[in-house]
Amino acid sequence: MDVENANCKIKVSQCADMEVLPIERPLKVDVEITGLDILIQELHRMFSCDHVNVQDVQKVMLGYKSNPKDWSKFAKFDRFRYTRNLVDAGNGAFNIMILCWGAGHASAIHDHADSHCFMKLLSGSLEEVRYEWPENVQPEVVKVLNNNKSRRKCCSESQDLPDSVSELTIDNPDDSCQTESCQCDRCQKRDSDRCQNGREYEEGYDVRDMKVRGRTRMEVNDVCYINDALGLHRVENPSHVDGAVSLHLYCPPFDSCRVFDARTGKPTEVKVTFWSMYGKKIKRVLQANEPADSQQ
Ligand code: CSS
Ligand code: FE2
Repeated sequence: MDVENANCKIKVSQCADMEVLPIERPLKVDVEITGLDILIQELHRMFSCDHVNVQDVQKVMLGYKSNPKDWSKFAKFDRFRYTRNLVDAGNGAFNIMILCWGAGHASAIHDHADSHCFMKLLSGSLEEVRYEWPENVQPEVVKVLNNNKSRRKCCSESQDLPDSVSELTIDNPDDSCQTESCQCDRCQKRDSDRCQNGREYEEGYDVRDMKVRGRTRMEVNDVCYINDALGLHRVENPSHVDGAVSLHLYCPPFDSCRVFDARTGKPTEVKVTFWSMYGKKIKRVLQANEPADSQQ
């Protein structure tokens, strides 16, 4: 199966032995979606079926052309880190949110909790950096897909099948240490100081930078898709001046995921939270034992 052509009504871990369908590249966009509310209606219609093709979701999201009038009421920024703003709860089958990235804001390297993640850029620009799974925490679906791939390659002898991800592997020269969940500049500096003090290299995790598979610069209206079978990623607003806004669809919705230390690959489970819901800022009361920076 090509994971980019899976049924996203089921979790990624269950997508490993589906039939092989061709991936259309570039995707032909044959729909015009005239507003964010129409896009959401269309997504509700699609997700009312048992089978939802990943490419079809991408096409519908590409068919919508960003108009700030549609989404500015959801776009709430924070000074220190990127925010997650719920737009629609999708009857529990999916959810849609708007993420606001201030200048220089970035996520940690993270997985997607066995869900499918679609991301469309609404404003500014973003860089997506994809990583390979650290070997000791690779999920079963990745192993199964790799086995299937080598079997298919072997059967077709000299003819390699097209791969769904770039084979480019480059070293990661500039990622700073990310030891906990928060990615704001202050915490990154704190974490980087700790790393330099040699505190971070814990049992079972070698100091081996996580492997970068590729980088993609996203411009307004671009759509990208990732799931755990395709690897891990980190998203960054490279601008020192401008904010960026992105629209995300996750199916099924998740409220925690794992972030990975860029130096060692060590995972940490973190809760993901909303900064606002339906255009209204959330008043958050921190629990005594809860880290203040649970958003990754
Ligand atoms: N997965 C991240 C954003 S980058 S896709 C999140 O939901 O916070
Ligand atoms: Fe992500």
